[in-house]
Parts: sequence; C-alpha cells; structure tokens
Amino acid sequence: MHFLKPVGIIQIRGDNSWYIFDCQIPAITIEFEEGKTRNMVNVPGAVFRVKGTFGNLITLTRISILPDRRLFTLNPLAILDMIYVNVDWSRATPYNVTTSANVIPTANCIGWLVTILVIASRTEDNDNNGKIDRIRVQVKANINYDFSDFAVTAQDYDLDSPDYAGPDAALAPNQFWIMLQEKPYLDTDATPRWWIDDNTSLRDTAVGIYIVILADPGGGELPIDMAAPIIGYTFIP
Ligand SMILES: [Ca+2]
Ligand SMILES: [Ca+2]
Repeated sequence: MHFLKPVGIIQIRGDNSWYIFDCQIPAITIEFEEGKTRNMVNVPGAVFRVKGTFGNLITLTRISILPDRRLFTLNPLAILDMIYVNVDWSRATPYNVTTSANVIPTANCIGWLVTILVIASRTEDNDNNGKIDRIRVQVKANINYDFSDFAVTAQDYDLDSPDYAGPDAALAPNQFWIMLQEKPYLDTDATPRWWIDDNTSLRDTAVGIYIVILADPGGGELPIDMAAPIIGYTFIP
C-alpha cells in the first residue's frame, strides 16, 4: 500500500495484512481503527516505511479512544524503515521495536525501545596508584542510574563490586562509571575495549524510554586514556 494523499488525515479501517506499507507525506496523520487485526507479513522484503521530514513529523495514532493499543504487528522478517515519526497508542508486542531517536513513541506506547548512544568513555585511576580502576562513560542524555538489568564486559578486566557507579558529585548527570578491579601491575596506559552485553534498565531520565547502547554494539567501545602514569621503582640492594 502506498499513500499519495497530500495532506490531512488518513484512516485505516478493518483487518489488513501488508507486504509494503509506504507513507512519505510530511506532517500527515495516519489513524488506525481499534480492535482490528493487521500485520506486516512475515516474509523477507516486507517493510513498514513511514518517513516524515525534519519539523514535519508523521503521526501514527488511533481513530477513537478504545483501549486497544495495537496499530499493527511487525513480524520478525518485516523491517521498519521509519524516520521523523510520532507514534501514539501502539503496543509493540510480542516483538519489541528498537528504533532511532527521530522516531518518538509517546508514553501511551508499549514495547517501543528508543536508543541513546554512548558518546565517550575514558579510563581513570581514581586513587593515583598507577592502576586503572574505572571507566567513565558519557551518553547523549541524562540517565536514570538503574543498573538492575545492565551488563558490561571490559576486555581483559574483571568488574569490581559494585560493578557500576553513579550518580556522584564528580559525574555529570549523563555520565556513569564502570568499576574495574585493579590489576596487580601498573597499567595506566591500558584502554580496555568494552561492550554492553545486556541492557533494559539504564535509560534516559526525561521519559525513560531511551535505552543506552553503543554506536558499534558488535565492535565495542575503546576508551580514551585519561589515567596519568606514575613511575614504578624497584630498588635492588
Ligand atoms: Ca587505581
Ligand atoms: Ca595513561
């Protein structure tokens, strides 16, 4: 289905299955009828494409106020191609949707996951003993410091206990620490690459729907070396 109506509101009624759903009309509103079954078919190439433009977002919402939040079911093989879209009253279940920051689900939506990126990280030697003990991480929004379902691996290092830290007066509200166990040797030149293995809890403070991810989830994040060296002496009598 391709939409060509130039302005206004498009209403979608009844039960539907789509292979291509394509609407690229800036600022238009698409309303879905509640209580109906509609889905993107589960075959390769199926795409739900909704693209507004900067400042002229497309809105997806419901026609009336029935308590049915299902706009459509996105099966695993169908893909989303969305940018500059407001989404209201959608329930993305059982398949959660992780989408970009230009797609904005409201608090009425369930299962829509929006991401905030890690933008910097750096090693630190907090007690200046020549052994790195934490990685300061900065993300693109203020964060809720909920590490309850958050897991990181730092290459060649074990995490300390506690494994993550913040808030703290020494941290900006968009920063936290990954706490490292010190090595028995001096290592202020080390920059351990790290990954996020799992995260559903560490999110933005403002709306609580943006989850923290890495720009390169597969390759990991390489911190900048911010640990000052100290010189170790060994005196041999
Ligand atoms: Ca240290
Ligand atoms: Ca260093």
